[in-house]
Amino acid sequence: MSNVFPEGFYWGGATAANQCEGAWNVDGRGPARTDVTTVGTADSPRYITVRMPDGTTTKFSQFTPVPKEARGAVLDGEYYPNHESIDFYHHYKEDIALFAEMGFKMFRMSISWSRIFPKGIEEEPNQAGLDFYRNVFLELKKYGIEPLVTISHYDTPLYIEEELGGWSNREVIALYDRFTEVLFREYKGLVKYWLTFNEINCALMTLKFIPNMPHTMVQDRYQSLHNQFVASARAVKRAHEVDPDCKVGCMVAGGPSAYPLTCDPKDIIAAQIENQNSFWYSADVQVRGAYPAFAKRMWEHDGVTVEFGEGDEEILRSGTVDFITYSYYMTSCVTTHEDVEMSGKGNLVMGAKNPYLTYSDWGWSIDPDGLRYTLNEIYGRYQIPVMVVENGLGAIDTVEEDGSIHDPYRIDYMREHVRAMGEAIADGVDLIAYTPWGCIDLVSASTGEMHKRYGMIYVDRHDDGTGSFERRRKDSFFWYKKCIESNGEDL
Ligand code: BGP
Repeated sequence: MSNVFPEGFYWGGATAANQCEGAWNVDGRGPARTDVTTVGTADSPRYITVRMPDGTTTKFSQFTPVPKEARGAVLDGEYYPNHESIDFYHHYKEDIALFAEMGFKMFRMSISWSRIFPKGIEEEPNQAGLDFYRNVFLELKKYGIEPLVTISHYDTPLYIEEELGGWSNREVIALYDRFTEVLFREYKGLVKYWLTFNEINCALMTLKFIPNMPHTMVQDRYQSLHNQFVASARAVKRAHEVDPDCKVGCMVAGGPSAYPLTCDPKDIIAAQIENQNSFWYSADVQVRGAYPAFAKRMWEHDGVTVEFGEGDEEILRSGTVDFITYSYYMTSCVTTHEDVEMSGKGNLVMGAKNPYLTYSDWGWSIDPDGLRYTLNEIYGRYQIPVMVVENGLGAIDTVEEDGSIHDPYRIDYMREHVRAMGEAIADGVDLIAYTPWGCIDLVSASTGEMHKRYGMIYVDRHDDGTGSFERRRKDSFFWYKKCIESNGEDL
């Protein structure tokens, strides 16, 4: 196939503040929920053991933030992420220079809300926080790299979570309004592409992995999501008012990536429902501006009531996004049949094992064709520009004696996914950007580990908190550079 990637295609990489910045309590930053949660996976949860004020010892899993009064008395385990991460906060110039060396045209990053508003409720923003991001944007500009900025990537200020009850409280919408207003005004002309929430659908996707979730929690998740949809739509409108040139997108995890395990029509329906619940529900609201017809069935099935505020329907209608983005790592299989082999150790996205695919060390299927398939499904439904803003292979890398890092497995993974994107473009999909995840090693979101590495740049930083923070180019660094230079032709 001849070169299909359009002129000006945005090749780049992606990160998130809470997984790379570190500096969690400097320059006025307030704590975020991600600073006090330990993480793990459905089949290998990580625990944190603390001494409670009454002297007893209690173990908390990743799904339960440790209560305030016991937070300091850690007996065993670690909070997520380790609070220094890869210290992007102090290394951003060096890191951006490396991204530029690879030829990046776009860099996806997120803003830590509690750096700007430490509790989320203040009248005035924290100047040091604003300055930090301004400096990052200026540094990117120096190299002609376009920032793609996620406004909220899992790290709501802790105060909002604990004192206000988090996103299920409608008042949080106004706080997000204020936050986004400040960002749009402050960075007008520096940031063209915004994303309102990372993987907004995650709260529903993970429902099935938490055994015996209390019904109030299920209700809470639907309501929180609705409030985020409203907040997102308001942000889209506001961004356009402040800067008519900027574009705002949504970010939805996974794509419609559930396959039926067999051609039994019952499996076909089961996979369709899975894709509706996990993906289309959230994408439709943000792209089409209204809940899909099947939403009612989902609410009835889960016994929840979604409260609409006055004018919500109109807000959703008038705040539809300019483009859609998603994270794509794998596909899963759905079946109504029993006694099938399950996939996925060490991750939250499990399903029946696909006999035609291989799996990563963390049990995630490797499926480049699924990327082409999901791109076609998404573009076919919405006909607006699409970006793949996360993709990559989490793997254990070895540093050789001479300091080199050979990661042919990552190169193979990326090559096949770039080819699949080329096919999708040839199919007619308006794909405009590719920002593979963790272009520089960072802390894993689902496991809190450092040794699950995605980067083309290695960072000397380890699970036990040791390491020099030194950056090194992996073999994949040179491969990606070549890929970008040839606009996706030399793979
Ligand atoms: C996505 C998140 C990222 C990221 C990635 C990889 O769901 O948006 O924050 O970390 O998954 O997952 P993990 O880090 O668990 O391997």
